[in-house]
Amino acid sequence: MSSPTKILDPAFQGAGQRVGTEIWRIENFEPVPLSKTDYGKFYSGDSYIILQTSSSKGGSYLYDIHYWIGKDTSQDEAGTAAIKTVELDASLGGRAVQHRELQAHESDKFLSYFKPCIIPLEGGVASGFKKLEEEKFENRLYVCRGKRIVRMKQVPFARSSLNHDDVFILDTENKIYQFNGANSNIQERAKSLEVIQYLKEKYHEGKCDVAIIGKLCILLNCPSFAQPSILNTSFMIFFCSQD
Ligand SMILES: [Ca+2]
Repeated sequence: MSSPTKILDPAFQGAGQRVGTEIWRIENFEPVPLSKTDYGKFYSGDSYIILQTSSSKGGSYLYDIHYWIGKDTSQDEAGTAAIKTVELDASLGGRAVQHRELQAHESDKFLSYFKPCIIPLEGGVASGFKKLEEEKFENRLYVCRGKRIVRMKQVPFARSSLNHDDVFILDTENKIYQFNGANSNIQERAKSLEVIQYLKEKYHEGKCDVAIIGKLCILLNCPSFAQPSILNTSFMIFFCSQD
């Protein structure tokens, strides 16, 4: 249990000593430093602590600590994230500004640390006992909103997830598709392309095809459209219906 004389959590040793972002995930009641390669990925079943260190005009460090609460995280994990945020703040002389970030309602400030966006993922660590099954690739459909700050939301791969006002990204093992709803915003379309580039580098080692689909005629005329089985008929019909 915590007490005033408790020494600093070893996971926080050396935190806040240079400008940049540092992230811990709560696993089994402890903050565990996240691998840099996983920065930007947030599992809905977990809670995280994010320390942003910046320098003031006078040269001293400024701190913002965000604790991110996934929509499916356990009470224990969310509670630990809040407690450990206070502990981290105290270790930085109590000078940090603390922010609570609920999944899908994150502040612009928080999202601005991640270029071009954060990637919300289903799943997470189960009370620290079960490791994430990250190896198996799953098709993921995202809705991509926001002209300046991109807000990505994973949605079920189903026609009911689609609408004509948004831009959608479907990430499959060999190809990433961008679906532009007929009424979607041009800036959002452009931002989504940045997101696709990011996904391509992050999950596909830069090696996969990209297809942009606005209307069915484009889809049918696209010679590189090699995976029709991935896209079920209702997707095609949906995007055709506005023509
Ligand atoms: Ca969890």
